[in-house]
Amino acid sequence: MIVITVGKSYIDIDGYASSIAYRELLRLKGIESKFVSNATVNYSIIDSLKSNYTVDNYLVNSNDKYIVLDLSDKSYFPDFVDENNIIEIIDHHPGYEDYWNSKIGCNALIEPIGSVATIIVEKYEQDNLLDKMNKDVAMLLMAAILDNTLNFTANITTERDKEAYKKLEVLINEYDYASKYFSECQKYIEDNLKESIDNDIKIQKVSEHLPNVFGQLTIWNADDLLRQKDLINQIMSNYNNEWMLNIISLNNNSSYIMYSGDSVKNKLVELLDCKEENGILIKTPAMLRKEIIKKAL
Ligand SMILES: [Mn+2]
Repeated sequence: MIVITVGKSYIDIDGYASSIAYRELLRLKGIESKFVSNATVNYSIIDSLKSNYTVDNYLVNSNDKYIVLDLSDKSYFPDFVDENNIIEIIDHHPGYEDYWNSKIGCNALIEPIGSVATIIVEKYEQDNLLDKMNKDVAMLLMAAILDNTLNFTANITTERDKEAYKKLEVLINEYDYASKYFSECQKYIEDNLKESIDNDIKIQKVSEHLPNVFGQLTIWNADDLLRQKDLINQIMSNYNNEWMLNIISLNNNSSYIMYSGDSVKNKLVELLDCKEENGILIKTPAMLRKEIIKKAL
């Protein structure tokens, strides 16, 4: 059996959607495969995307061959994967291109692109099977492209990602999916605010210009969250008396930065050249945490 799999610790929507869509593509070509993973699905796989198209209940055995998606760093492979039985790898994380090219040649496709989902869409096209793609599968791939490219604002975004997304929009006749997808993600974050902050916090002394505690949330529209300043204050103060929280609002491509007090604020104003409104710093276009850190260094 061919077993498609992803990273062992958690699955995000890109790995999840790509695995399901690739299994369905192989099926359309008359090749049977299974999508096997024991990893936890993260918040990017929203409830409305959970359907009959999901992981398979299949027990792997020593005769199985593996296709690994959205991953090429061996240390994150699931324990059941035998490296010598890997027949294909598709990924967009840099670092292991040479290793896999020397091992499996052109069956390793590792390239700088916004999402693996984009590559899977292109594979359907190459096989002339895009019009046979199931609508649930197309929607999964759309969510994956949106999530991994931060609605096409992340630096890794390419024209290929935008092209693939447009083709899926046409295929399922859905032209407002970005707001639907990110709004549902947002609802989860708002309903589980502490958990969401806790799951994406960086505690580290990186620079004189930044507090040691640096949180980040990515949502569609920051308005409601900005009204929850007191609650956010409470959550963040539990970590340290000096902190900042970068709330990336995708609909207007802005960062709203909350902070513990004047000393943090003054450093940030100087570093980022941003304005303050009602005790919140605003930076347009939005900056990712890794970009802010890069600037501080
Ligand atoms: Mn990915």
